[in-house]
Amino acid sequence: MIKGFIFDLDGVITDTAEQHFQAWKKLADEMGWHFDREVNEKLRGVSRMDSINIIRKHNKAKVPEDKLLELATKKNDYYVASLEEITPKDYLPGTKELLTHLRQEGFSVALGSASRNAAKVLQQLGATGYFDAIGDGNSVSKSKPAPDIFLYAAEKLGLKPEECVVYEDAEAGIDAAKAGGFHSVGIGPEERVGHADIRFDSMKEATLFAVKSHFKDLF
Ligand code: B16
Ligand code: MG
Repeated sequence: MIKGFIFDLDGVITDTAEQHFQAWKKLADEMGWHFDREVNEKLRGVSRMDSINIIRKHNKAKVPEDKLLELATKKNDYYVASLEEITPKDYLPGTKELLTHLRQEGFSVALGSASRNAAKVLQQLGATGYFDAIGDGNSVSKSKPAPDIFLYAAEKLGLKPEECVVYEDAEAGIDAAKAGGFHSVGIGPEERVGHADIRFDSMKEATLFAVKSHFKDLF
């Protein structure tokens, strides 16, 4: 039986991809590196250090490890400053309604995000109260596609993976959910999350009713 829901943050609860893009772009411009929205797509759901390595390799740049950490920290400072702009108006369409329904129906709800800034983003949205547990980039060391973050979140809820549905917008996030034995809902195009148990173009369609209809024997 499904008793809990675990949500990714960026691309599911809200769209912080734009703020990540602007912060990486500012750093890349300072470094004289090429960086555009196509490269940014490759960073979806990927941890901060893995992200800077993708950008560095794209530019065929050699950077010592300590300098790389310094640059990633600089990007994060830009990113964190931009989070002040996020308000309760910035939920992705449909998300707040879904979180409200889950609360009304008594489901357990957790966050399973790669971001180390997840708590701050939830706070800016006014969403903290919807979550019984928070799994973020500070909770585990192995990032998606490893299932660790979702296993951590499920454990915090006191649930088994097969009792939870994971909502994810990243290819590596669906891989992680499947590797952990979770039911998965993919948000986004077929080529990115078509391997999820069920896929929706956006959060607007991914209602509790739609998910219940798909996993009908499990509710
Ligand atoms: P931070 P998610 C991910 O969030 C973002 O999609 C990804 O672009 C970012 O690099 C990662 O968080 C780490 O974020 O630098 O704030 O620790 O989709 O896993 O919620
Ligand atoms: Mg995401």
